[in-house]
Amino acid sequence: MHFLGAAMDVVICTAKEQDAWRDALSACLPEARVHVGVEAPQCDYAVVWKPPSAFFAGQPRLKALFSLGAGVDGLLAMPALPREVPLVRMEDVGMAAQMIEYALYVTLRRFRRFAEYAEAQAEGRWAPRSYRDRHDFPIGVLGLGVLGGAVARALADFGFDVSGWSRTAKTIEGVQCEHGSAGLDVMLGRSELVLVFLPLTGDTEGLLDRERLAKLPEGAALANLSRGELVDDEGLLEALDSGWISEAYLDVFAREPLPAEHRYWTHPRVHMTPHVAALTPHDVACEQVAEKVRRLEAGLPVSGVVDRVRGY
Ligand code: NDP
Ligand code: OXD
Repeated sequence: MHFLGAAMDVVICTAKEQDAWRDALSACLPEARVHVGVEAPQCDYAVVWKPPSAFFAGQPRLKALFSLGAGVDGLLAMPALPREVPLVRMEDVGMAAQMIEYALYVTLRRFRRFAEYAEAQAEGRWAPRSYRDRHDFPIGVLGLGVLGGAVARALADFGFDVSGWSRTAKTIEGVQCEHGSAGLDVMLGRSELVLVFLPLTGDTEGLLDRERLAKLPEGAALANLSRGELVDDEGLLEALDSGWISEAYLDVFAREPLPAEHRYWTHPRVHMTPHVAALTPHDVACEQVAEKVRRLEAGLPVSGVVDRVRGY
């Protein structure tokens, strides 16, 4: 029940850790009454991550809906999602730093050939490789938004040869920026390591198919940290089997948890993590929601509003 003139009501509905999220939001937004779950009364704002469809039927008067994730593909795919309510996504909230950590791990492991040395050790071989400069290690970053842009900048600052690809033209110091489909082919063709930070949309689903994977130089590696559906799994497995792609670092999968029988689990060239590349810290995320709620209440614009047509 909502009382006119009373404090605003906010509901949080998440697939896990719902009470911890409620506590964090209550601390950041003490002026609001914070409710949880599908049974909550009608509220002014909702904060969600993988809510059940039934949730929206009980919230007919939302002023805005906040996603606790950066990616909104799951929410946009829900038929029950109210179309007229602004959908606001998470922007960074500590995830860019975690993506940089992950990207640096993969980059350094490849660049310093640690996997090759481990293999040589297992075979009892003393096999030093010659010096290589960071500027001679070309890395491609797909998606130059909040996360991909931060990673591209960090790798370029570290001295690597970085190119990036986005939908619209960009300028990032130290990064060769490409856009459009011709730009994608150029960057794939020169990248020994490709890092994926694109949102899942109608335009990006299946983007890395057999044909595009074949454009990478022989022996290149791929790291997909955004959404599994961007990559054609069968095409990638073929490329890994043939050695054209020497390693895949996969944090995300078209089906999660990845089914037990999937070949990725046991493929010697696949390194998996269970969708943990960047986790959302409760306190920082709730601070961002609280700040945006206050701006909306004051009639001010907020950043991170999802464009429903472009899908991110
Ligand atoms: P942003 O919206 O800030 O950035 C998206 C980038 O992708 C932009 O540069 C955009 O181009 C580009 N892009 C979108 N569509 C296309 C296209 N068709 N062709 C070329 N470029 C395109 O998103 P974030 O950086 O915040 O997040 C990226 C994704 O990371 C999320 O959508 C989510 O799926 C994933 N993610 C994964 C996590 C994990 O733990 N594995 C954690 C958090 C996020 P432009 O700049 O021109 O708009
Ligand atoms: C996100 C995610 O989109 O965690 O934030 O995948």
